[in-house]
Amino acid sequence: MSNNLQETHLNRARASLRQTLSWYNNFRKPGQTSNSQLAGLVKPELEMLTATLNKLDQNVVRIAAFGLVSRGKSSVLNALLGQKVLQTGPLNGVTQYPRSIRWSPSDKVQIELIDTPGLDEISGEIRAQMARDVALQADLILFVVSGDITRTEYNALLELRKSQKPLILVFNKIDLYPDTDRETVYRNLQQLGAVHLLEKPLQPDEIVMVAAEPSPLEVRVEYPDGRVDYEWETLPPQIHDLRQTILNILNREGRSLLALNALVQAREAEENIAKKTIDAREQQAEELIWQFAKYKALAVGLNPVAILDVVGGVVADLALIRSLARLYGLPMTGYEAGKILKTIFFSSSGLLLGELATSVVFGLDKSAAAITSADNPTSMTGFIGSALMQSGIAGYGAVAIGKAAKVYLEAGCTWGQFGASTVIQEILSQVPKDTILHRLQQELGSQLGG
Ligand SMILES: Nc1nc2c(ncn2[C@@H]2O[C@H](COP(=O)(O)OP(=O)(O)O)[C@@H](O)[C@H]2O)c(=O)[nH]1
Ligand SMILES: [Mg+2]
Repeated sequence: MSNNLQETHLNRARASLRQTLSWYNNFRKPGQTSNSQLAGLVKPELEMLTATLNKLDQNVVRIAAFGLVSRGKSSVLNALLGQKVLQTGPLNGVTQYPRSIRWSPSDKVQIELIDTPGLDEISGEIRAQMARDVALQADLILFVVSGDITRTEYNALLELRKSQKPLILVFNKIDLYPDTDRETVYRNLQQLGAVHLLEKPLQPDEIVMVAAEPSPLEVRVEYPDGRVDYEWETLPPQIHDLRQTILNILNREGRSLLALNALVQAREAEENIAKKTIDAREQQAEELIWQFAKYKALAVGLNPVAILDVVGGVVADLALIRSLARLYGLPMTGYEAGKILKTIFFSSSGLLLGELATSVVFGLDKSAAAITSADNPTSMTGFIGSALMQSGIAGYGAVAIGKAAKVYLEAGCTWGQFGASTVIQEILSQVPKDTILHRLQQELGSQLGG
């Protein structure tokens, strides 16, 4: 991917996050009673958005290592760094909590390596939460195994795949395997994908073989005087392929990955804000909707001309949606407008059907009934009957639209001009075929795109 395109993606992501932050920071002006309470509720999301924007500005790529205990996660990160910063060891629990270190393999990329405890070292719920938190922050995931995969590893791998991040399967400790066994394990790992256990076969650059901390080798030393001795020789790590794979990915699409991850995080934060706001304003919204339902029912019931019912109904519905959006402090986007218009259309067709049905039941069109009712008591009954029924339908329509508006305002808040979902879709539509992003799009496209 060209540098220009990647820069564009970063800039789009920054613009999107800035817009979101300024919307939510400025729109919620103090004064309204519930605003300060709401501001407190959505504080974590706003902080998360700010942190994500800062991360984008710093241009730091995060790489997290996951795996079961003693597979060599810490050793792999040390080997990448070229020095033993992280403690390693054969016992459980050497790495107690996630830790991060800076790695600057060249002056072009800034990388943060995140080490985690083994997925089987900490208890269930905490582990799952830790994994989710770290995975959410990571731009690239290293899943470290050291041979054939166990059921626990397999499940963890599937779970991590859901985080929609590029993932490299690191086959560590290859020094322990003779070449033929090594090939067998490698092929087994590849098969993981091929049999559709994962959604797509693992590509060659998604599995990398390393020996991060090879076991010392006992070597026979023969001295000139004929004396023979055995010594332990430490071997250098074999990590070159992994380092190269990572650098290739980062050069090719690192900044676009960064942009995309920031947007996915922003989208989640925004959807949470919408959810919390809608919940917090539940009662006010309910009142607003009923107010509209009442007036709409009244207007439709009193108005004698059928087609005006429909037009007036649509205008009232749009006004309701606008008022709801204002109440929630959520943006109205094209996404919502489209979906809600459909609901309005169906509600209006309900109204039209209602007009038709009442003319059958009472033998007269409401408009016609009104005109003739002046001098005919029977058709007056017809007018009142059809008017009541239509009011009911119109009122019901307003309630339905109020409900739909809630759903769409929540789902649609990220679909505005610079909205996170819009920019995600735009970036994914521009990635070339040979990228991990393209593969992710193929595999998770529907989820990523919306
Ligand atoms: N033979 C061999 N042992 C390794 C290799 N990498 C790590 N180890 C050993 O595996 C054990 C666990 O390593 P560690 O990095 O602490 O695992 P972690 O729990 O996944 O972080 C340590 O005793 C390491 O020396 C390797 O490539 N080959
Ligand atoms: Mg460790």
